[in-house]
Amino acid sequence: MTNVEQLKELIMRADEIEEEIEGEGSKAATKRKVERLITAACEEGTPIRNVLDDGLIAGMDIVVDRFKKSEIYISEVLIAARAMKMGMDFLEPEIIKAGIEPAGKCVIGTIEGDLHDIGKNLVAMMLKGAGFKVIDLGVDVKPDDFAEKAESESVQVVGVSALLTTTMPGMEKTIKAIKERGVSARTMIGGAPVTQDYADRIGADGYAADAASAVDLAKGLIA
Ligand code: B1M
Repeated sequence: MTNVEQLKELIMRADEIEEEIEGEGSKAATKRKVERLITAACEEGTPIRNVLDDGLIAGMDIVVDRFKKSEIYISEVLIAARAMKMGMDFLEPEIIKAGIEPAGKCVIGTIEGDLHDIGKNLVAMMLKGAGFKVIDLGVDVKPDDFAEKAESESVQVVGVSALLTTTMPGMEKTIKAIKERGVSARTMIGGAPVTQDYADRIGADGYAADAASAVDLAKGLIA
């Protein structure tokens, strides 16, 4: 197996690898393995694009596919996404040097008044896994802050998450703020209480029920 194939395998099996090593040391071990394989692949002349597409992203695509088919749980996706992030962080300087364009650029956050971020983080990680550049504004984000960042960073997609029925109206305000600024970014919303019907009513460009569909949606919105 080539180093890139091993990297893909590592992302796909990150949960099993971490299970083999108990405790905090397991994350460090995964990090070492990811970095060793990336270094080896680069040293033997594999283009960065291939390390990224055929290693990290290919592995994560399979994990997302298994999650969509309910073959694995969110916890396993999170472990794979964490391994993926370790690889992306390590590879980032090389990606910048190689001038590789991201699949798309998006800004994401949890709406004002809402502190729930587990689902939003999962969506952000999966988007990164799919090659997107993600600007994560965190939680309790004001509608105008989404709009301002969308404009200043020229993003293609603005993703807003809400977990409380009381904070959902902030999503409509965000869409309004984006339109008022004349920003052309597409909007996607999600979170447990959010529905397609709600998205249609407030004029969002898309709604995704889970992190895997959010990636497909974002890809579709910028296609
Ligand atoms: Co809160 N909470 N909580 N809470 N909390 C809920 C949401 C609630 C349904 C629990 C309940 O009563 N049954 C309820 C909301 C009721 C309502 O509004 N209808 C509730 C409440 C009331 C509250 C407080 C008000 C409680 C209090 O203090 N009295 C308070 C509010 C604080 C605030 O935000 N201002 C509060 C606080 C908290 C904790 C801090 C303790 C903690 C959050 C920790 C954190 O996020 N860092 C917490 C948690 C953990 C939950 C539950 C139990 C779990 C949420 C979660 O993380 N799910 C939740 C109950 C529930 O949802 N069943 C609950 C796992 C996560 C992976 O799923 O976030 O749905 P989810 O994300 C999914 C999809 O929705 C989608 O993809 C994700 C992955 O598949 N998705 C998107 C999410 N965002 C997306 C964006 C997209 C696309 C898809 O595009 C941009």
